[in-house]
Amino acid sequence: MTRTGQERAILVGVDLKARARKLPSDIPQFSPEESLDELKSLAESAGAVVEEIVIQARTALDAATLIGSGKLDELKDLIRFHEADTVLFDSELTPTQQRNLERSLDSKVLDRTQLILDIFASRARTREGQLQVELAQLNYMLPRLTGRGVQMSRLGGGIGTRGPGETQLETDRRRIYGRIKKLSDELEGVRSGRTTQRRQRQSVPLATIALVGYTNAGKSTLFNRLTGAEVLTDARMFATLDPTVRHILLPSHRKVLLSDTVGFIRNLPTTLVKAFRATLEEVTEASLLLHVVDVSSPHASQQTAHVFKVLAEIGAENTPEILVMNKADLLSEGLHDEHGLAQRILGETKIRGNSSAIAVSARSGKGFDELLALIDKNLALDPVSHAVFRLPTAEGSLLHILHERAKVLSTRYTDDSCEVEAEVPESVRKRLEPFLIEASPSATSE
Ligand SMILES: Nc1nc2c(ncn2[C@@H]2O[C@H](COP(=O)(O)OP(=O)(O)OP(=O)(O)O)[C@@H](O)[C@H]2O)c(=O)[nH]1
Ligand SMILES: [Mg+2]
Repeated sequence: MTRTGQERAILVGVDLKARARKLPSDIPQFSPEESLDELKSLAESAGAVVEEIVIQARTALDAATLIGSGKLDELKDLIRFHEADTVLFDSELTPTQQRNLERSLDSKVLDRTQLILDIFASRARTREGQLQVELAQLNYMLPRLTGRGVQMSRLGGGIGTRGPGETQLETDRRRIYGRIKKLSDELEGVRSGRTTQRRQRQSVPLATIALVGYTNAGKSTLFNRLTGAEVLTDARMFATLDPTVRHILLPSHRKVLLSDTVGFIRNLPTTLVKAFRATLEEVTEASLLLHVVDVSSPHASQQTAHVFKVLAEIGAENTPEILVMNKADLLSEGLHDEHGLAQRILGETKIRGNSSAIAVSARSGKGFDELLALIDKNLALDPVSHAVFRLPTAEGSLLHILHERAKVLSTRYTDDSCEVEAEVPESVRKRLEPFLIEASPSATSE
């Protein structure tokens, strides 16, 4: 531990020489250095201080210890030298590898997935979020359990021990299974409550737009600026874990729901991604996705490719999407060449036919008017058209609906009625059908 109580960590990555050739070439990949760079951000997001980064070139992974005995001795010296508390491996460790490494290094050993789960555990705020993280941790931990209980309690708290308490670790498998069963049941209960809420939400015909993107892309900053909410934004990764939903009014006066969701990251086991069902439902049920990319990141194109991959895995690959190229304020070339920027980010990734791109800055608000107009243009649901209504003056509430949910162009009063010319979403038009005196085709997609 450092004087400020932070854990000291050593990061270990393996550069598998043979690997690159086997991977499909159309998906931009992270180099081992870039990958460790990301692991460093994750470690720091979990509150650790990174003392040293070790990359080992190998032709094959060692089944027993991943890195082989020579490197293991070197690592022991480094642990002693830095007084390190934790060794973080960039690759996924098998339960055997993890046990062997912990024994021979006499130190806490975690892989990337466990590190991410630990960050999730410290960020979850809602009951559902906490339940699903604990469940994911227990499932990941179960095969790695033997002999670890003693060691974990000796090492005390810190990364990898948050979430399910130490006591669970010291109990036998049967009790863990029991806990998993109990958590699953409770989670089911929480979820059926949410489904009811969702149905209630859907009885009002509002379209949902979901913000998706790699962690730290600026989704929550954009969300706050668009909705006036105050969701936590942070330079650390995975600031958002639980989805938040607010409504916004588009320039066409259509009211829609916007939802902020958990960030994606590469190499997260799909089972884990699926554990975040609340987020996934927001994404798969959305009418439009705002795919937020941090264009200032040197890894923007790899991150974008990864987000496309996850969207395909969860069955949202055909949802219309706008590529929101965020943090444009940090670009030296400024906002002049949006098309070039989109090409650079999409790189060799297949440019989806239904996507359009726009550069914005969630920090300064630049590009927001254009973004809102683009959302209006891309949102097929509840199209807006021009119409004239004659409302009895006694029906004040109908006039109120028009002012709230449509764009009123003119209002003319006669003795007992009021003629309103407006651009109205279809849902509102249907509701006021009896009072319609003139209508023309959709004006949204001009
Ligand atoms: N310069 C600049 N920084 C930005 C912009 N948008 C967001 N940021 C910063 O980027 C960091 C991440 O922003 P968030 O909004 O928390 O990102 P997120 O995508 O919600 O991240 P997670 O919830 O962790 O997945 C914060 O430090 C923001 O202040 C932008 O347009 N320009
Ligand atoms: Mg966020």
